[in-house]
Amino acid sequence: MGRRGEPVSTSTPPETLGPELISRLSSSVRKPSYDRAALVPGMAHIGVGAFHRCHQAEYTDDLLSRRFDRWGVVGINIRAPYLSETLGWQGGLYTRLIREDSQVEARIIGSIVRVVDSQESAAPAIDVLASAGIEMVTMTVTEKGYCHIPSSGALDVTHPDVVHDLANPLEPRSVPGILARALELRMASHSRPVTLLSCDNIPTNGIILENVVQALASRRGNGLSDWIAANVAFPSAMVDRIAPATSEADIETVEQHFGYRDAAVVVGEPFRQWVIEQKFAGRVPRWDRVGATFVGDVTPFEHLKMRVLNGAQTTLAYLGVLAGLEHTSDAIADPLLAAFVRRMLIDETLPTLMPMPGVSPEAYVEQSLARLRNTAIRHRNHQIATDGSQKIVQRLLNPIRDRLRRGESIALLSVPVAGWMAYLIRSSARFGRHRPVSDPYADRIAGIADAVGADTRALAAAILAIDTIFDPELAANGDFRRAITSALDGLLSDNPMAVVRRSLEQ
Ligand code: CS2
Repeated sequence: MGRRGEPVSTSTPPETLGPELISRLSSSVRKPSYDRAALVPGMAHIGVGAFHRCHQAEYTDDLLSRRFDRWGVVGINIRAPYLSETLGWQGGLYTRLIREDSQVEARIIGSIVRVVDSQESAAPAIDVLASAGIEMVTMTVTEKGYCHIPSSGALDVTHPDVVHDLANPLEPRSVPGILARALELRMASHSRPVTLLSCDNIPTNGIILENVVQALASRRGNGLSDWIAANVAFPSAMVDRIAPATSEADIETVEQHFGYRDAAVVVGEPFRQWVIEQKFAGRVPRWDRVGATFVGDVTPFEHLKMRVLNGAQTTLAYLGVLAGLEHTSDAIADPLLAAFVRRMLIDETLPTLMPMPGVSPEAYVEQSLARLRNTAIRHRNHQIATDGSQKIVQRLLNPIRDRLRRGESIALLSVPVAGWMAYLIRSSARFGRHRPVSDPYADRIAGIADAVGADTRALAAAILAIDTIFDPELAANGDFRRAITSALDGLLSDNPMAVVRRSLEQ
């Protein structure tokens, strides 16, 4: 018995993944086939979460495996979680599981050669980003990391971190501020060009990134803005792979199936896609040799992905939560929600897409719905519902705006927009504040709900007046206002699915 009377376990705890363990792992786990010690840190990534580890880091690992390059990635986090205790402890190594229903495939990814925690101060991140050896910086900092106004794309100069950075440009906190400061140091020291490649789900993400960085740089008055224009590239990119936040169950899966402990494991679906605008400064990893596509214009690809795949995820997330369902795969297993999302995509979303030679939008819809049915991907509806104010413009409001301009119906696309509103309103006092939600506009919308009460028309009008989300042309449209008010009324009632059913009958 142990000291406090509990039984002492006799089994040895599993070893933790790391450079020592890797050669002894079973052959069912694929390992890096290249010499990690020979890698040279040539690029940095900001925001080393599940998505980066499942996507860009895997493409880079592919490049290294095929011996096309010697690029190593310096992984930087400027927000939680800390990396040194997980990835850093494991020498940058982690397991990438690909899961589809009952199948599991494991691979150790070795492309991250160093991790940098820069949560307390931006200085460690800026040191890396300003160094001459780094010529490519990729980033997944979430939509709100850009500190832009969702409806216009301009820098939000009222954002607390931006206000701070305008007053303290040498000690920035925001992503745009950190990048502007690193570029300033590059200009002053070695003047080497660099590509800043946004990998977040924002339309024209390269242009948005350039706008927010330049908005800060132009205020420095030291030639930084011109230097950036001449030496820094901001390509846009479309990225795709469903990779939910890692759970304790995923860590246990690795222990049970493969016999070691990995605190940095990530789980993704088989599908992956990366389309990058061919606009670079400095050297570029040849990701196009390992499945990525370099194109002149990413716009049609980002419309297709954000409006179809992400639009479906957001719709299933809000309606799924209202129906009491936990994951995307549970929501799409519900016949009513599955029928609704397919009809919405085919009838209302597809006609808004740009023509793409060689791509069948109908086949893309079916493929997307099949991906969402993957029961091994435990993507929580609440995770997708997070930060909806930063997502609905590109996923739902832009196709709605396109349809309204052509006088077309938006009866279905309005339902998930009202779903986002209902999700936040249901965390207000009227509904007992029982559900914590995470969205930069959560307090504002709960405040509106508390002030307005149960009058849905007034509630919808007050939310549609938030012009940083709803551009005035859209907010003024009578069809849109009526559709939102009616859907919101239904979704706030005791039987929220009735409005979903009714909209399918029309
Ligand atoms: C999801 C995305 O959480 C979300 O907003 O919709 O992370 C989605 O899984 C990816 O964009 C898929 O590529």
